[in-house]
Amino acid sequence: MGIERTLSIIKPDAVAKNVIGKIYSRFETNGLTVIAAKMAWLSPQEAGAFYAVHKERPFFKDLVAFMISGPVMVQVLEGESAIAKNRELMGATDPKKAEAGTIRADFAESIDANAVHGSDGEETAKNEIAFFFPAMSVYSGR
Ligand code: RTP
Ligand code: MG
Repeated sequence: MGIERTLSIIKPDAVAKNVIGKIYSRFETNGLTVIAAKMAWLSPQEAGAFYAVHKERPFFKDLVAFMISGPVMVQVLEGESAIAKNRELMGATDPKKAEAGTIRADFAESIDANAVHGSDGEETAKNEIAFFFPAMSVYSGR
């Protein structure tokens, strides 16, 4: 595995709850370092393009509507096995099924308003990071 980078989004529900710091703390105490970050309010086009892989799914319209309902906090996380580690910290997509102590179990409301996004593999991580951040704006301290 080794050191990886992954894209994380704190979704509009968690931004509205004022828990960006609490979620960052989960990352930092579990070996993930924030190496790029920005706040954004996505347009319908941007949210649709980001989740294009789901465009034929029945929940796509609701997913886009939710992702544009308020600002999001977008970050690149770096660390040992960062992609799987972030998914583990996030918990299951449906917060009702998420393990206790995970971000979704603690901060998410529903399968739609589920607090965070995380890349699900090496290829998606690379593409999703490039979607939000030009290479020159990602600063690793290591
Ligand atoms: P994400 O991409 O946001 O990190 O979430 P995920 O990998 O855990 O789940 P994914 O399958 O990629 O789905 C993306 C988002 O779509 C919504 N969803 N709704 N109603 C449904 O059955 C359903 N399934 C997925 C969720 O908000 C999920 O985060
Ligand atoms: Mg996903």
